Amino acid sequence: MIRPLIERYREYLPIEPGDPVVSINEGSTPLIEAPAVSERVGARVLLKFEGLNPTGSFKDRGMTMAVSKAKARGAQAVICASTGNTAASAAAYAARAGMRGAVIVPQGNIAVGKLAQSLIYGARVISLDGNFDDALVIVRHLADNFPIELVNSVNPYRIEGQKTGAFELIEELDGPPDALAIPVGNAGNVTAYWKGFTEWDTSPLLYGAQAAGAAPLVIGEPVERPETIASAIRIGKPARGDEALTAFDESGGRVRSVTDEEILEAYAFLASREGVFCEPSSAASVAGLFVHGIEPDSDAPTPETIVCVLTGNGLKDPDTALAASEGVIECSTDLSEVEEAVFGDRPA
Ligand code: AN7
Repeated sequence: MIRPLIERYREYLPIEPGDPVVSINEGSTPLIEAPAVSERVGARVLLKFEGLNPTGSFKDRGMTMAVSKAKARGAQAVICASTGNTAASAAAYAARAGMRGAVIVPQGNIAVGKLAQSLIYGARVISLDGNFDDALVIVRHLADNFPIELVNSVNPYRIEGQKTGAFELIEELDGPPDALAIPVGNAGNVTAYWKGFTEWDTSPLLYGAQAAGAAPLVIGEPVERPETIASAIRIGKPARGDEALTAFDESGGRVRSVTDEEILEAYAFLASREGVFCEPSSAASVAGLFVHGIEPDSDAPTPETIVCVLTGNGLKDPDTALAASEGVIECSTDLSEVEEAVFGDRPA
């Protein structure tokens, strides 16, 4: 069935009858049972695999709304700052809408797949000698002073589209999960899930996870030089940080940090034990459960069903997968050598 996200949830979205719908059939992503993760944490864990959206990340949910509304207003160009996924999504939806796209990304800290996507969709890609937080300040300035639409998650339509992730969970599980585990960078996604849950009168525990080197919400202050291998969440000054903290608090949940090592362990575990290949940042949600357990900070009951939001597809970042794995085994066409390669001990 061809059903763009905006059509599926039209009655809950600020979309007017005459508005164009710029869609690549985003949303309606699978919810996958995770038996190995479940056993390890002692609760039923399901994976909401947002990496199966059209550009390979959750960003497409908000982007279909933001670009549709930009087009409705007659905008001819969109711009964003991005650690990569917002850039790829903005570039794709701009292409689809017949608009120009410009994206500003932190030099040397964006996964190669995201760069390739942004380029081939036809956006102007600017590699900034600075980090995401610097880029966000710059694009806000440009959007204030030039006729170009800002499509970062400070744009309210991004949150509106993104909240549909919560609706899908409630529909698929016939009610909300007890807890939602989610990676946190600029804090748009968790803010949006909370909006969706509360609009449908539900309030699961929110379990946020930040990378230890980029954990402003955990330490309670901005991080000037964020560092983590999870480049998507290498953000020190989250635009929606205060809203996210309120959401964690209201839900009775928590926000915790996980080290790069813990993120990579969860990342490899998901791929090798569940057959689900997400990007490192996404695995932070699962690492948070592995490292910190499943008890909430409040006196709410221990959750029995937990959904982990896997925000992006592992294929976006082949470099990290290659670095985190045992290498390939090179071999001649000699049959005995191939037999040894397949069945013998791994060369040290
Ligand atoms: C895979 O693309 O901020 O807390 O510029 O790509 O809503 O920011 C990406 C963020 C989690 C964090 N997982 O979500 C960007 C960008 C993945 C991501 C996050 C991002 P937010």
